[in-house]
Amino acid sequence: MKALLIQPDYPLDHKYNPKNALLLPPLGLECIAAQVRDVAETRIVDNRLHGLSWIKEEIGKFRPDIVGISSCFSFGIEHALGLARIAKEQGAVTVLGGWHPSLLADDVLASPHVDIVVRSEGELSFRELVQRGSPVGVAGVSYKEGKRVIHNPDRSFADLDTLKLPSRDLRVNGSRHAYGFFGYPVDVVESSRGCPYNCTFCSIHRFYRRTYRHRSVTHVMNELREIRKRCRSVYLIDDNFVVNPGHVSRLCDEIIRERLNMVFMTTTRADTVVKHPELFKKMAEAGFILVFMGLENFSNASLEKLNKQLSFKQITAAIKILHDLGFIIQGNIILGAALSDTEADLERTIRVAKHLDVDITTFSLLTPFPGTELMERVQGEGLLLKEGGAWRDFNWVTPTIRYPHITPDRLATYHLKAYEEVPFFSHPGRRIVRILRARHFSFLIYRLANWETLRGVVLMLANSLHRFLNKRRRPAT
Ligand code: B12
Ligand code: SF4
Repeated sequence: MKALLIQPDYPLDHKYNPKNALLLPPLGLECIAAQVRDVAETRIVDNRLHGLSWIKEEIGKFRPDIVGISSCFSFGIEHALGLARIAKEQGAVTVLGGWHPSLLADDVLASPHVDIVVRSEGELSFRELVQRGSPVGVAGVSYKEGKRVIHNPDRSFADLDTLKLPSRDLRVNGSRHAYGFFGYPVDVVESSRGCPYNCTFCSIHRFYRRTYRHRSVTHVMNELREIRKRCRSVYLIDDNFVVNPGHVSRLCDEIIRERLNMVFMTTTRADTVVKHPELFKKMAEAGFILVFMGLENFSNASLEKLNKQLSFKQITAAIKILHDLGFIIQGNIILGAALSDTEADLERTIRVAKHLDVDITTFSLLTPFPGTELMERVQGEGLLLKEGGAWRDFNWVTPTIRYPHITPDRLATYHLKAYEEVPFFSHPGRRIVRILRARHFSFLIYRLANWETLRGVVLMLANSLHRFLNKRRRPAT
């Protein structure tokens, strides 16, 4: 049996496409591969690095029996279906997994190019599917039988410590050097799945059926030790890294005790920072340097409508605590967070963002992703702009909701205005001085003076030069 796993490209033509700055390894597929490679010859290809014709050729050469395609972003589903068509034309059984197919299995199976959908966590379902060679009786999968769609019962979630570590060795030709932040190598680790909060715009409670699990400190440490051999920067990509402060504290103790001297980035909520400042002090000591926070909005009324369980006061307090500890903060802000918003509300949001001094600010439009309470509301009230599956608009830059007081064009204009008025990373000198002041000199020396970091800087410079030359070669359009 041969299994090919494909990571689709992002079909987004926007000047603020995060792919231009941050390209992360296909962790979901590496998790699936680890679990299946002893029962099938397994390969991973990444369409973000290789074009469709290369992938077509790879399928032709490898001749897989089964092709698994990851489709986490709704805006990428049409592109993922295109890949499924290519695979199907070459005779493979096609399987889609990830957030979009899991939450809309019927929709996705309506495509003639898709045979099977693996819902939610994929490792054990995909393994069983490959072993049996048929979806019949495999928990957690949906498939077609003639014209009928069969949804097998959900699979119980795995004990995360029993899953094998992701197959990073299957990364394709030289791509170890392509993943990262502007070419600087960054690897990804997931330490938990699920989140106990219930924000109206987030689908996590549907995807993980209101559960939360974390891996043991030992299991995560095993993975960090492996990664450290070639890369010293890790993004812990949990949706909400600090759900269990005691557990995070124990993980930090281990990282400090073993002197891993790595640099970590992760996610958190502003109220968690305010409630546990001592934990963030320990995280800083362990090497955490950047935290991503969904700040979402600065109006308490809007935050309440999003059910974020957060206040503006907590946001400003968290920023102060994190800056005093020498953290870089990446904050995301939702424009049009309340359906009753007016242009004056958008103006106010941009104005506050400008003065808040978050280091890296990103803006998203409120988007009703599948499986969210927001989608139910917007659909129920007939406020969806394009009924009927224009999924490519469900990114974060295209208006998808009809607001009573703002036209879609004005909303899009405000989104661009937000990016223009609040620079992505302004005053780098001032920010670097703040970090140097807050962190011990030894902290920086231990993390910067090593071969992996030096190699990373060289790769980043080479990457920048490559981009610069490419831009000069390409005629302006
Ligand atoms: C890291 C991350 C990012 C990274 C990049 C991710 C990447 N792949 O390059 C960054 C920060 C750039 C990012 C950005 C955004 N993200 Co994001 N991101 C995530 C996050 C937190 C983790 C992804 C991950 O690696 N998970 C770990 C792996 C192990 O899990 P997994 O990929 O889900 O895979 C498992 C299953 O899904 C399944 N599976 C997946 N693929 C396959 C394939 C097969 C064949 C099988 C059998 C199974 C299977 O099995 C895997 C193992 O169990 C997810 C949420 C999450 N927890 O997954 C959101 C998530 C994917 N992001 C989301 C969104 C909305 C965005 C943004 C649009 C946010 C915004 N600003 O509004 C942007 C735009 C992205 C872009 N491309 O431009 C949504 C997508 C919702 C949707 N329906 O579209 C998610 C689900 C978050 C959420 N809770 O709502 N994101
Ligand atoms: S937005 Fe963040 S805090 Fe809210 S439910 Fe999703 S992961 Fe949890």
